Amino acid sequence: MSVQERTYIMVKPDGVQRGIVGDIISRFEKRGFKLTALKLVHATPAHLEEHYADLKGKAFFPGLIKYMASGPVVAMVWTGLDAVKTGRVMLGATNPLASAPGTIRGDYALAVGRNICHGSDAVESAEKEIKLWFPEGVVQYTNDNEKWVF
Ligand code: RTP
Repeated sequence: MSVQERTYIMVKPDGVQRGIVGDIISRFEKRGFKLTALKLVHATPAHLEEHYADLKGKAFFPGLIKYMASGPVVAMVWTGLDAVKTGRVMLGATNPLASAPGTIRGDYALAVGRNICHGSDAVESAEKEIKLWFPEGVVQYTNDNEKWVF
């Protein structure tokens, strides 16, 4: 458990084009996480293949890369207590068929191939993904309210 744990959250091209970016940011803000990096980026297939390197060889891999390269994504780093695990809970199950209502996917998605958002699945993968998407580093700052909110 670390108050300073970081996770990499990404709004996928379908989330950007459907206008859900603001709601996703709002959910993380309201939950109590601190925004420490944010950018809109149209990623290259090579960059996405590196991000999804673990999935190379899966039947859906080429389609996944094509989908992810079809338009800009919103890349973000959120910092706070148990950011990785809580971030995954907020996203909901990978397949929207199983995503609980109240989660991002459970509220907005129907198909696993168009599931709106990505969230790191472990602290180590979060750090790897943050380096890949933000080689320039993230922003360091202190919120005044950090004395009474995580
Ligand atoms: P993500 O990395 O996007 O947060 O998703 P995840 O860890 O929950 O799931 P993972 O198994 O790593 O899959 C990554 C993304 O690949 C797409 N996918 N399509 N059967 C399929 O067509 C299929 N399975 C997975 C989804 O977009 C999933 O989020």
